[in-house]
Amino acid sequence: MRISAVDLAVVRLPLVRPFETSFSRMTAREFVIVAVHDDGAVGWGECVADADPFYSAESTTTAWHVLTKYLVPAALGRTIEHATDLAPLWRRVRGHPMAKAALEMAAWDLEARRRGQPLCTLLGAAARPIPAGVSIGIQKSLDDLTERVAAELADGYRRIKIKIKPGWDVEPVTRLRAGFGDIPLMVDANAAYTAADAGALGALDDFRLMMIEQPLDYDDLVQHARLQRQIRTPLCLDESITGPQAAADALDLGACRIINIKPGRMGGLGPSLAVHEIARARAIPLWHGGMLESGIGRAHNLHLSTLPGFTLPGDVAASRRYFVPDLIDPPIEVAPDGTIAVPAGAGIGVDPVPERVRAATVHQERFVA
Ligand code: OSB
Ligand code: MG
Repeated sequence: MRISAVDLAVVRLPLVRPFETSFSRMTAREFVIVAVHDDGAVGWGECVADADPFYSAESTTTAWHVLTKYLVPAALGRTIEHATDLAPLWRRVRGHPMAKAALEMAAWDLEARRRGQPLCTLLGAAARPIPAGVSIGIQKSLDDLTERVAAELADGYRRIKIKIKPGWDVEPVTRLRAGFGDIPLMVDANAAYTAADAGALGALDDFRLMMIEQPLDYDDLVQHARLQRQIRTPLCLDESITGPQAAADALDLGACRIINIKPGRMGGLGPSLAVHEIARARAIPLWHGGMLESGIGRAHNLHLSTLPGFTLPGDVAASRRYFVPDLIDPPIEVAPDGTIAVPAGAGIGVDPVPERVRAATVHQERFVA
């Protein structure tokens, strides 16, 4: 494919309900979307960086800077065989995996559409129903939390994850076990604890949690390994797994027993496939994370989730939990059995609705070779 033009836009969409984590309370998402053109076809990508650099160092603004100044100029006018040929063009640009992933993933979509194949086929897998879980933010009260969990279970979701932080951990988990029995339940701390909190985290061992996600800092593999030796509940790493090397290091150290894959965090689908291989070779369970994506990123996530190493329900849920309307039509929906169908058709199988993108656009720029 010859990259003949790239369209970038910053879009802003209000969230259906606020999403609170240990690091922020979000009421809207502001993110970059990418359209990559060759002569005739178009591929779509979504940058998962948020307006604020709280989940990781990247933000919408840094992604815009790196895409417009470095990544797009290096790719524009180039003829490449595969989307994975982009990463070598960007070797000089250190970090910024979310910016890189947005363009790399758009190129995967473009490549699949050119071949008339679903993205999952190009990734080496095949469509299958994807078991879905939900990530529930920190709530104002235990009653509010109970109500949310009941609603998500009624919708069919197969796994509940709640966000925790010091002071909102044992109590909500106790309440959910009392109210809902042995449901598949896990917690995500988004790096809110320190090594000194091993006691508080160990107290969660009594609740048969599937895992504790990212309790300690994003660059703290050694401390995670120490913590994993002190508690029985499996640790899962999210923020810490920045790519194949970090995944191998984490597993060598014993820093986790489960990995959450988010292509945006690792620079795209190419690195995600590499982490998938590393985990499979060591029989480490994987699941697909979420970053409150619109339908563009959500469709990418569903295609990647078809790979065989994704053995646990992911954070890939229905559009209507996030945006009404979504940028895409029809929206992504969950079936009564708690699975989501991979969008059929070439590429990611969905297209953004032009008027909705226009209405959400804060600013945009077009680059032509
Ligand atoms: O840690 O998994 C996370 C959302 C934004 C940033 C980080 C995370 C999350 C979620 C939500 O947990 C997952 C989703 O529903 O998209
Ligand atoms: Mg997480």
